[in-house]
Amino acid sequence: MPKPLNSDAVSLWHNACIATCDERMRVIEKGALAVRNGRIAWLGAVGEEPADLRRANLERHDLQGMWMTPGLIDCHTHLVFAGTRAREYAERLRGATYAQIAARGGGILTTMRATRQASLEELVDYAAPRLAALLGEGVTTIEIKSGYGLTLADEAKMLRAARRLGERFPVTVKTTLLAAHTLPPEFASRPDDYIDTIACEWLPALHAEGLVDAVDIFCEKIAFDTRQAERLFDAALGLRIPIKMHAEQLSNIGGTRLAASRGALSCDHLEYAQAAEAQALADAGTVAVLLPVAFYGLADTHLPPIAALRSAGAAIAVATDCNPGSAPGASLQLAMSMATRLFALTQEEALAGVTRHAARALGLCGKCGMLAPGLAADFALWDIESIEELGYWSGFNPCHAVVRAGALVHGALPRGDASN
Ligand code: DI6
Ligand code: FE
Repeated sequence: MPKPLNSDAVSLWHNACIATCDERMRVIEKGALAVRNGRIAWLGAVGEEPADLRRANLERHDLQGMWMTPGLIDCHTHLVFAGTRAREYAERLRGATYAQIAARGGGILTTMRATRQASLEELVDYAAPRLAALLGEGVTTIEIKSGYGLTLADEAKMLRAARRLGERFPVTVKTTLLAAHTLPPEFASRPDDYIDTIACEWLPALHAEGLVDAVDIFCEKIAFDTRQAERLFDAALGLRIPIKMHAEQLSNIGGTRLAASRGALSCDHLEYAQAAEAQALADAGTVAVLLPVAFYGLADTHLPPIAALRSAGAAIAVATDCNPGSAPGASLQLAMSMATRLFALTQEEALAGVTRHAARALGLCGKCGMLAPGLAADFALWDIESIEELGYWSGFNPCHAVVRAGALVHGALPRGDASN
């Protein structure tokens, strides 16, 4: 006999093909899901609902065979920025490299100058359409990094803009301090001083304001080295703030091994990581976040060690890396498509990468990213015939509706649903 639910269960979403995205990637073909107080109270096959769910006064939604997945999670974005780098893209199309443009003071510094000029409200306005596009694709949780302010005031402005987006949109926003993105002109030739300033002054101040959910660093030949990363990680971990790293994107300087040894939530990019590093990630439980849109945007050819990650049993997530330089765009479905086509992930791996594993990359394990009792009732409804259509379409979005904490926040319920 199924266990009865508390009588305050409020809604039942039934007749859906439910892709749970749990550890077994279980699919319930004719499924139903009950929501109580914004959380999943029960899910299972239609007809097997606990007795109190069959009561007539429940709010019922007939999903008419639609597919349901957890709300998607974009676990690596630089969504808040001003301006574009379309002119630099044109230069790169003519042969200039990302590193060359960075070396002459363009790249991230171009966006820093535009972002410093913008007000907080302007930053929110610029990011809003990008977030709306992601929400329309089924995204209910997103990470947003700072990293284009590079002064205390401007990094704070970016993080506050990210928080405000989380208040204005029905999307959960996790903030990441990425002040260690590149060396700002104020600290020219003084990278150690810059890292010390972030570690000793900016991080404690921003943390005291509740603006920092995680700390990230661009560990790369053109940015910061592992010694500097270690210094910053010590400061973050001392404040009990989780850490992340942009690691081995353009070269291999040992960032992944350091981040894994410090228990980082995730290492992101990883094009130049090797098999031993894949194993280190798996052993540490650090999520490997793949960013195929940046790989595509930079016309990169050096593939991340997918087979090694897979055989080591590392958790693999997929994200947009939405940023004005290497990955202009705001489509997680496109990132899934590229993860399968360019990186040879299976479609199931790509789906787990934007749900369960992405949740873990944000420290949200057990809160969202799966459809299971007790987790947030965040889910997307899809006009698709088979689950393989997710990450199959590019430039076409089959998302029908988005539900967050049990409430419809985007799209409409299927026509003919009596409860509409
Ligand atoms: N790697 C990236 O993909 C972004 N940051 C980073 O360290 C790119 C940021 C940019 O080019 O604006
Ligand atoms: Fe990035």
